[in-house]
Amino acid sequence: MPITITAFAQSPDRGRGLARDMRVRWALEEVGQPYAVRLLSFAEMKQPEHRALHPFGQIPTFEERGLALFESGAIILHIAESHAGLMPANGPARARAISWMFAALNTMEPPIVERSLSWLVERDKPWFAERQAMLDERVRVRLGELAGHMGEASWLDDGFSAGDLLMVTVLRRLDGSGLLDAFPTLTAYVARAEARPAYQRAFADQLAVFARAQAGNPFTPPN
Ligand code: GTB
Repeated sequence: MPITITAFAQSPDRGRGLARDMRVRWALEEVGQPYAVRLLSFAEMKQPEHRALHPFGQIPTFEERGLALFESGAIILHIAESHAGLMPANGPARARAISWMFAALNTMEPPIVERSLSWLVERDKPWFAERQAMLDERVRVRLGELAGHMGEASWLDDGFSAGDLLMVTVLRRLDGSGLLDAFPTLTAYVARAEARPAYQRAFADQLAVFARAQAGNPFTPPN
C-alpha cells in the first residue's frame, strides 16, 4: 500500500499551499516517495472514522503499512528518519536539524498563527487594531532573531534539512501580511526553498486539488 496522507477537499487557503498537508507533500517529494491523498470535507474530518487516525479531527494524517500518524511535525520527523534527503547523517548535525524543527513549530509558528487567527476571528472588534499591532510586533521580534541567526547563510544549519522545510512552511503563513518584507534575508530564504523542484511539485499538486474543487464548485470563498 502506498503512503496515504489526508488534505482538505476544499482548502480555505484557496490553493496557496498554506495548510499543513503542504509540508507533508513537500517532505515526501524531497525524499522521492510516491503518495496518495485522501481528500476530506470539514464534516468528514470530524467523523469517527477519521478521528480514529487523528484524535483532533484535523488534517494532515499519514498512513503507511499499518502505521498511522498525525501532527505534521511528527510526520515530517518520521519521513526524515525513514529516507535520505531531509536529515543529516552526522549525529550533532542531526540533533541541530531536530532543534530547528522544534524551533519552527514551537517558537516561530505560535505567534504567526495567533496573528492569523486574530485577523480571522477578531477583525470586527473595536480593539482589533491595537491587538494586531501587538501581535505584529511579536512576530517581527522573532523574524529579526531568525534573520540575525541566518546572516548570509542559505539554510538554517549545514545544508537543507527538515528544519528548513518546516521553517519555510511556517514563514509562508505570513503571505500577504507584508511582515517578511522588512527582512530580505528571510524573503530570499523562502524564495530559495520555494525554487526547489520538490517544493514546486508539492505546490502544483495541492493547487490542482483546489482547481478541481473550483471547477466543480463555482463559489470562490472570500480572501
Ligand atoms: N498541530 C497540528 C499539525 O501540525 O498537524 C495542526 C493541524 C491543523 O491545524 N490542521 C488544520 C485543520 O485540520 C489544517 S492546517 N483544521 C480543521 C479543523 O481544525 O477543523 C491549518 C490551516 C488552515 C487554513 C489555512 N489557510 O487557509 O491559510 C492555513 C492553515
